[in-house]
Amino acid sequence: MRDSDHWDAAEGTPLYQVVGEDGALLRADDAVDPELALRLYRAMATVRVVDERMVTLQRQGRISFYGAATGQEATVIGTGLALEPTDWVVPALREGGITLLRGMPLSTYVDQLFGNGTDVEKGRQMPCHYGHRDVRYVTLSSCIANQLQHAVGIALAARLQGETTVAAGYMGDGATSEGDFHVALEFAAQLRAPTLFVCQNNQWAISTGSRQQSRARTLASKAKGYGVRGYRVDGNDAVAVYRVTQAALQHIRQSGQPAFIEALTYRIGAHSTSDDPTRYRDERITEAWKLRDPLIRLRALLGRLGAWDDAADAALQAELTERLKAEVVRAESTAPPALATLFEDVWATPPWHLERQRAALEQHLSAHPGAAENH
Ligand SMILES: Cc1ncc(C[n+]2csc(CCOP(=O)(O)OP(=O)(O)O)c2C)c(N)n1
Repeated sequence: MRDSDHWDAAEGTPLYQVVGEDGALLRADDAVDPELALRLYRAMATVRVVDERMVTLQRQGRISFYGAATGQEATVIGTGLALEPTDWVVPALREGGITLLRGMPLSTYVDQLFGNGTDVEKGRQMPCHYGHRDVRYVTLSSCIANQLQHAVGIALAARLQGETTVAAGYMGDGATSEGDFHVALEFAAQLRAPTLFVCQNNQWAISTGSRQQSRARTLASKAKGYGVRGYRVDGNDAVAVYRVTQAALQHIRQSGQPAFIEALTYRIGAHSTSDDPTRYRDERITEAWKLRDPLIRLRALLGRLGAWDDAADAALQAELTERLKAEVVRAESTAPPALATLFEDVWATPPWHLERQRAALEQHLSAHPGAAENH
């Protein structure tokens, strides 16, 4: 890709695209490796299947919360696949699919949602707040945008230790209105912290639409004010997202400067399972965006490349559904973390008042057998 394809130091950054909505390549002289398209598609299909199942489980009262990436899978997976395994991911709400892409077991993902006894976070986090050192995925901070400063800190530490590691800090469009966003960009630029800022512009911050969110012509242009290179990409075009992320990472590693990507997409579903978008938006627009589904587009490309067909798709869906079903059955029947874990992991030597509380709890449980089942 040419630099001028996707980034423009002057006003307005053009939207970079590779694949048209009919699955055809937009440039006659372009080519896409079928193997790359397949890897993207398989990972995106996994996110879709997992998200749909988990939203249903929440509706059935079996998990407490879920934030889906439906319609945004190309941005999640396109950026995730371009990162090196040694790069850190500092996510917002919708990037959980990157844990699976990076090899975190599906069982670990599902355990986190149930907060059961085999959850690596010991049931201490809300669902969707995955975190695992093995895949360099930092537990989501629920406060919008402050994870961006964590990403800058991680990136700076890596540079000071002489590593080529990049930290990718994710956000939604709403996060770009937070003070923390501006602080993060300023510090990343000034301190030359190798940070990749990824903004999934899904056009909604719960009920605040993007036109109410900012007067800036593009969110990528906000980066310009901090001397940070801003890229703008069709967030429903997985190949384009992958290529832009590669270009941004190359820029970061070569120049030592951060970069910002605005991926333009759309939040097809609710903000989370605690939300009802029919209360505040015209769902006819959502219906129009459903036709621009990133999975449909990539499937059309794969069909043109002769790399995929209906039978392969049905087999993949069946396999994913079965694997997930088995994990849900297992995770749901796994006991919650032992109550004693409430007192672990903060103090090397617990202080007297915690010891007293632990003893009081043990006494209470032995006096009232069965009380623990209701905790
Ligand atoms: C500092 C802060 N303010 C408000 C909230 C409540 N809140 C949770 S998600 C959200 C909207 C986020 O929108 P956006 O950044 O566009 O990301 P999206 O959820 O659309 O991916 C808000 C306001 C919060 N978590 N933290």
